[in-house]
Amino acid sequence: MDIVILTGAGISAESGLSTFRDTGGLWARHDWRDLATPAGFARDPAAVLAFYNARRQAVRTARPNAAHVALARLEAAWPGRVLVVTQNVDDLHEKAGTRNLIHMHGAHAGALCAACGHRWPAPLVMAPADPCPACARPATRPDIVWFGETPRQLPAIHAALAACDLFVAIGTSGRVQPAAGFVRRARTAGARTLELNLEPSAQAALFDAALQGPASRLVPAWVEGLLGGRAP
Ligand code: BV8
Repeated sequence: MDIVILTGAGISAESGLSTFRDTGGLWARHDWRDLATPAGFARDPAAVLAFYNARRQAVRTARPNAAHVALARLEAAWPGRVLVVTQNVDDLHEKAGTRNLIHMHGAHAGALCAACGHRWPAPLVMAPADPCPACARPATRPDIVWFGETPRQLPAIHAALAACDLFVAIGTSGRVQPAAGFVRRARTAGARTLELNLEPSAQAALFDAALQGPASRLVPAWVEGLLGGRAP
C-alpha cells in the first residue's frame, strides 16, 4: 500500500515554529501581501529578507517533534512507498530522518537569484545588497514559493496522488491551493483519506476519516497502529 502524506505548519507547531492562520499566527501578525509575494519583495526587499532571516534563525535551533520522528519511522518500516509532501519550509522532516520528501513551497535552506535564477545554499542572514554568486547582481531572495508563484514538483506529486492507496493530511488548514486540492485528487484515484489536525480543516468534508488533537500525540499513535496491522 502506497501512502502520500501532506504536512503543513501544524506539524511543526509543537517544535516552536509559528503557524500561519492560527491565533497569533504569522498571517495574523503580518500581511502576506507584503512578505510572501514577488510584488512585496520588489517593494521592500529588506522587510521580506528580515522576515525570512528571523524564521530561518528560529528553524536553525528547532528540533523535530514526535510527529516528525513517527513519519520517518513509518517510511523506514513500511513495505510500500511513503512520500511526504510538505508545505513547510523548515527542515524538521529531514532532521527527523525522512528521505522521500518534497518541499512544494521551497525551503529556508535555499537561496535564489531573482535576476538569473541561480540557486545556492542560503546564508543564515540575507541582505538586499548580497550579490548572486553567479551573476553578481544584488538580487538574492529566499528559494521559497510565494503567492502567485508555481509550487515545486507538481507533476511528481500528482503522479504519486494518482497511484496512492492512502492520503493523509497532517497539520494543515487546507486553505492554500493547489495543496488543498490534493485530497480531491487522491479520492478520484480511489485512495482512502485521513486528516490528522488540531481542528477540522477547510477540506474536512472530503476526508473519509479524521482525528483531532496535537500532531505529536496523534501521529505516533496512528503510525503505531498502521505498523501493528490496524486499518489506516
Ligand atoms: C499558485 C510561503 C498557480 C512559504 C506560502 C489570489 C491572489 C493570489 C493567489 C491566489 C488568489 N486566490 C487563490 C490564489 C492561489 C494561492 C492561494 O491558494 N491563496 C489562498 C490563501 C486564497 N496559492 C498560490 O498562490 C500558490 N501558487 O497557485 O500558483 C499555480 C497553481 C497550480 C499549478 C501551477 C501554478 C502558492 C502557494 C504558496 C504560498 N506560500 N508561504 C512560507 O513563507 O512559509 S503560504 C503558507 O500557507 C505556507 O506556505 C503554508 O505552508 C501554507 C499553508 O498553510 P498551513 O501549512 O496549512 O498552515 P496554517 O497556519 O494555515 O494551518 C495550520 C493548521 O495546523 C491549522 O489547521 C491548525 O489547526 C493546525 N495545528 C496547529 N497546531 C497543531 C495543528 N495540528 C496538529 N497539531 C498541532 N500542534
